[in-house]
Amino acid sequence: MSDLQAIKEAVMKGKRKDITGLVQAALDAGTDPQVIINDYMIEAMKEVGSRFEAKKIFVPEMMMAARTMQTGVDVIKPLITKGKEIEKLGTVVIGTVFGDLHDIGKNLVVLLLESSGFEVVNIGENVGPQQFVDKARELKADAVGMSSLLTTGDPHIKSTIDAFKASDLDGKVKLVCGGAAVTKKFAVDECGADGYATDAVDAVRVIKQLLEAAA
Ligand code: B1M
Repeated sequence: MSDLQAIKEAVMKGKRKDITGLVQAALDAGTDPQVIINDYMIEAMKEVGSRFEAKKIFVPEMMMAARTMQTGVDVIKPLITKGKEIEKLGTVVIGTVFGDLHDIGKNLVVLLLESSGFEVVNIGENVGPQQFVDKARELKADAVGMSSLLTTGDPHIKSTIDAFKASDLDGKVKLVCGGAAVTKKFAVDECGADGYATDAVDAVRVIKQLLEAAA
């Protein structure tokens, strides 16, 4: 098995003790850090999701896989942020919506936004509408990111966007949604978000574009 396949396997099987060495070996061999994350770790998590859906594994195994991925990302993190000239592009407040504890995808979005020059304030998971609004006001955010992995999060995306629209921040903060449970049709067309992003790279592109257009 190649080192990269071994990384995928280690995430799928939740072999947290092995992941640091495997990721380091792949990096030492010159593998692009983004390839390790996108093509092997995220692919592993998709497989974990399918196995969970098929009832072949359960929450504890899913949790071990998540922890293993996080440990692997920690090895890569310094390489993504290293040597970046921090030109401040704006402040982004980001969180996972109410009722949802998934954080890995959101944290990747945070990492790429930070390494692209944004000041990012990660307000965590299970964030209610008013918390989003209050933090955005307190920090004079230019954009707010909402992450949602559960389909049960849809009403919370809507109520968060509604809370911004009913507040003094209406039209002053760009609202961007993403996460496996969200679609552009729902977030933008039905709820009135300013943008939707498919992944972490896309989130940087969308937020940059929205802020440039508003400047
Ligand atoms: Co959960 N879970 N989970 N889970 N989990 C999913 C999401 C699920 C699809 C699995 C499945 O059934 N196939 C399913 C949701 C089904 C649905 O709603 N339709 C599910 C379920 C049901 C649950 C529980 C209800 C299970 C239970 O308890 N019975 C429970 C809910 C807990 C809660 O939140 N209240 C639960 C719990 C957990 C764990 C705690 C065990 C663990 C999370 C640990 C953690 O996050 N620290 C977990 C995991 C690991 C998963 C899967 C397997 C992997 C998620 C992940 O980290 N992916 C997931 C299956 C799947 O997604 N295929 C699943 C890797 C990550 C990099 O991708 O998060 O999609 P993702 O992020 C991407 C993009 O979506 C995007 O960019 C990221 C990078 O490319 N993105 C944004 C994300 N946020 C963005 C924001 C943006 C822009 C882009 O702008 C602001």
